[in-house]
Amino acid sequence: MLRAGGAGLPGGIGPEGYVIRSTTVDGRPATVIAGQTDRAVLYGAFHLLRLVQTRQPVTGLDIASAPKVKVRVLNHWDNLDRNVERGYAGDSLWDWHKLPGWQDPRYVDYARANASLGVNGTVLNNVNAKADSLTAPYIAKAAALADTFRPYGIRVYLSARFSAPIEIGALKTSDPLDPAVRAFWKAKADEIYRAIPDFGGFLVKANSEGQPGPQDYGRTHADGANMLAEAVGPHGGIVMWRAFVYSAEQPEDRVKQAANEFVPLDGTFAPNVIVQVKNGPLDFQPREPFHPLFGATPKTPLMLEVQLTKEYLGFATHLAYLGPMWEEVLAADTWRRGRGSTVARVVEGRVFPQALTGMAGVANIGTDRNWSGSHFDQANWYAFGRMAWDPDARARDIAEDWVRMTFSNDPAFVAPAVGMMMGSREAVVNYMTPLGLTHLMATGHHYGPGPWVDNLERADWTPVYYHRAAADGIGFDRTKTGSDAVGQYAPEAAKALLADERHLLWFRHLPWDHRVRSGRTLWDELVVRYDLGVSQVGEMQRTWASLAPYVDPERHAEQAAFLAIQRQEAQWWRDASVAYFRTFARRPLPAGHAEPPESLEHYRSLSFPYAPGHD
Ligand code: GCW
Repeated sequence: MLRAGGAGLPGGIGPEGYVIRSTTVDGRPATVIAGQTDRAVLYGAFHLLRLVQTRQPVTGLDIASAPKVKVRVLNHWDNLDRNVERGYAGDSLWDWHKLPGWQDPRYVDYARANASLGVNGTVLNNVNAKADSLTAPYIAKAAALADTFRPYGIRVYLSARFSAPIEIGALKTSDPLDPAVRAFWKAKADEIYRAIPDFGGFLVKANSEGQPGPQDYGRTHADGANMLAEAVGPHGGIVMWRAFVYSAEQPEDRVKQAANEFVPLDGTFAPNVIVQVKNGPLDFQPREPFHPLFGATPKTPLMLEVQLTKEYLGFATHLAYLGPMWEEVLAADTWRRGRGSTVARVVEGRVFPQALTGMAGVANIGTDRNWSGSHFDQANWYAFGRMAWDPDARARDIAEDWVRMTFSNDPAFVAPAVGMMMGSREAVVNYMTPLGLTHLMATGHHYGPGPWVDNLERADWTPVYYHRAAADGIGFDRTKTGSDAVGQYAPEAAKALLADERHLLWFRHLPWDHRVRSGRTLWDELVVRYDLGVSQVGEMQRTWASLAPYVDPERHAEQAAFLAIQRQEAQWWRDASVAYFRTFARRPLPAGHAEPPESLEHYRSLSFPYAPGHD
C-alpha cells in the first residue's frame, strides 16, 4: 500500500476519498490504495478487505470512492452513569469513572469498526445532556477517548446543555444575546480545543421535551445556534442543532411544529451550523413520511438523523433491518427543485448547494458482547455507515455484504438471510402500526402496544391523539379538512404521499368500511395486516431454522430464541390492537382470522415497570 501525494487521484476525490487500483510495481502485480490523507487510505484498505471477505475479485481493480456526505456521526444517548437512553445493548461503552486513567481496549475496536464503515465522528453524550460533560474533568475524559479514536479518523463531539452557563458557569442567565453568556461559551470552546485540537463541535437539543434553550429568553433557535457557532467556528468546529422540537403547550398538530419553527429561520444560521432533522416529522416510528423540512430550507444545510437503536421497532430482540426504511426516506422525492429532488440529494447538498452536509445515527452500541444487543442489530450500525458514505447505496447490497462478512458467503445462506432481513422491517410495520398508523406504543419505555392510552400529561404523547379511532372511523386527518400537515410538502410530493396506501391513516381519517386497494374494507384490511405481520415473523423463524447448517450453534440458538420472542410479541401486538380497535369498529373479524385469546382488559392490565431503555 502506498499513499500518493495527490498525484494520479481523480479530481474532486477530497480528503477522505480513495482509489484502489490493480497495477504493477517493478514488474510485479500490485494493488495500490491511494488517497490524500491517512484516513482516506484507511477507508480504501477497509474497502479492499471487504472485497476479500465477500469473495469479490481483487484483480483488475479500478475503484474510486469518496463520501457524498461530510459529517457521518453516531449520536450516543449515553448518560454519565452509563445508562443509555433507549439503549438495549447493555451499558454505555464509555467508562467515564475510569477515564482518562483506563482506556478499555474496546474503544479501539469501536473506532476500528466505525472506520471500516466510514463513520468519522461520534457524539459521546446524550442529547438530554448534563452540563457536567463540559467541566474540566469530563473534558479530560473526552480528550482521552479522542486520542484513541483519532488514528481511525473519528472526531469527538459533545452534546451541549444550553443552560450550562448557569449550571457550571455561575451566571444568572444563558440568554444567547448576553455578552457574558457568549464569553462563557467562547472560553469553554477554547478550553475544549486545548484538550482536543480536532474537536468536532456541539450537538444541541434545545427547547424540546423540557430541555433548556434560547426560547426561554424569547430568542430563536438561530440565536442559540449562532452563539455556539461563534464559539467553535474559529477552531473549525460545527454546531448540529436539532429540529426535533414541539412546543410545550401548543395545540398545533405535533408533526407540523418543526417545519413551522425552522422554515422561517432559513437564511439566518451561521455557515458552520447544520440543522439535524429526524427522518420523519414525528419520532422514529416504524413508518413515517419523510420530514417536510427536507428541501424546504434552501439556505440552511440539513443533516438526516436516523435511529439505529430500535426504540419503536422491538428493541434488540425483534429482527428489523432498517436499511429499507432509510432507503425509503432517502429515495423520497421532495420535489423542491423539480422531480428528483430526493431527500438523499438534499442531504448531499445537491438540491440546494451546501458546503456542510451530514448524517447522524442514534447509536445501538453498548457493552453487550455482540455490541448491539443482537447479532442482526449490528447490521443497522453497518448500514448506517455505508448509507452515510453513500446515501444512494442500496439496502439490499449492504445487507448482502454484511451477511457475507458476518456469517457466510455460501449462496445457500446469503439469499435467504438477505431476503429475511429485507422483509423484516415491513413485518414490524404490519404487526405494530399498519396502514400509516403510528405512535401506538406503551407509555414511557415504549415496550409493547398501548393504543388505548389517553391520560398522559400532554395529548400529543398519547396514542389516541394519533390514531383517533372512533365509531366513524380511524386515522388522523392531515388534509385541508384537518391539520393540513400535507400542505407542508411541495404539491407533487403531497400528491404522492396522499396516494401512498402505506401512509393512509397518517394523512386521513377514514370510515371503517372505506374500501382500500385490496378491495377489502379498512377494518378487514387492518386485521389482515396485523395477521400478516405475525405470519411474516413465523416465516423468518422457518427461514432461520433452515439456515442452522451455516451458522455456529451459539449464534444460531440465540437468534432463534430472539425470533421466538418476536413471534410472541408480534402476536401480542396483533391481539391487543385488534381487541382495542374493534371496540370502535364493532364489526366481526374477517373470515379465517382468530379472535384475540384474551380480553381487552387483560392487554390493558399488562405493565412492565422494568423494561429497558428508560432515560
Ligand atoms: O424518541 C424520543 C425518545 C427520547 C429522546 C427523544 C429525542 C433523547 O423517546 O428518549 O430523547 O426522542 O430524540 O430527543
